[in-house]
Amino acid sequence: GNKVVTMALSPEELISRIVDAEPPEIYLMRDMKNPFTEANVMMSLTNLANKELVHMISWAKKIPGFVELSLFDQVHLLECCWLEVLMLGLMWRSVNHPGKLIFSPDLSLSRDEGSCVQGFVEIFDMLLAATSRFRELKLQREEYVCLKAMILLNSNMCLSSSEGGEELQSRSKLPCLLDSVTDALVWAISKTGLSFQQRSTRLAHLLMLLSHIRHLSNKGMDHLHCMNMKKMVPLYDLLLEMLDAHIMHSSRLSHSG
Ligand code: AOE
Repeated sequence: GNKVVTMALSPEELISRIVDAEPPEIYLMRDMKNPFTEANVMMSLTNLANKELVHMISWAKKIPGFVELSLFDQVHLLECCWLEVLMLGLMWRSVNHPGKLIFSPDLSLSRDEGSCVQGFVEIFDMLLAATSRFRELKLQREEYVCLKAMILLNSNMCLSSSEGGEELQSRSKLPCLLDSVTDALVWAISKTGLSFQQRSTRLAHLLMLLSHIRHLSNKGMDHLHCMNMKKMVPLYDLLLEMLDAHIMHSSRLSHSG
């Protein structure tokens, strides 16, 4: 089973599997003559996100051990983390372009261009700030792919009361998987030639950014929900249902505490 698959992988092998799982760059084929209006920008962003989500599912399935989890856990993890994963990807694409967010090679927005969408500037600034932090830290590709896998595997701590033996078995694999990705991240950091002390500090800095990304995702989710109320976002029916599922789960989580 799963233990055989992941335990047998060295950190180096695990990273190369996670690197191979990386989704492709998405081009929007956006008409450059289209002005940046709220409706145009939101249409393009929604279009982009929908394409990225299809690739995200394939990406997750290529993370060693993920498909050995129960289907229930796989769906829950993706449901909880999809916007965080999109946002970290956005930060990685934008890391060498200060002041800009590179949504796709043919859709990059400056802060001023982002201000055409109501409520976007606040989130835009937080995305830019986190991106600057990654730039200061000189985030490496191998570190980036590990952080993204950690977001997926760490996204849901919720225990369902209706779980049977199979569910418990699947759930017990998760900490194990997370540990193997942590080892891979530690290995990636150790390649940077830092002292022991500096490596620990770097690990802490990278992991602390994940709490900012979770916060950003919550803010982005609120924003999306507001926009949807205004009928600005052309969400596909199925995806709208899925977004509602996300809101349902997060309210269930906040009521259980
Ligand atoms: C960030 C990164 C990126 O690559 C694309 C986008 C596009 C939209 C942006 C967002 C972003 C950054 C934050 C923004 C947001 C628009 C407003 C917000 C700027 O402030 C996101 C567009 C999202 C479209 C919604 C699609 C609904 C998807 C539901 C998915 C779901 O619930 N499930 C279960 C599917 C999970 C599959 C993996």
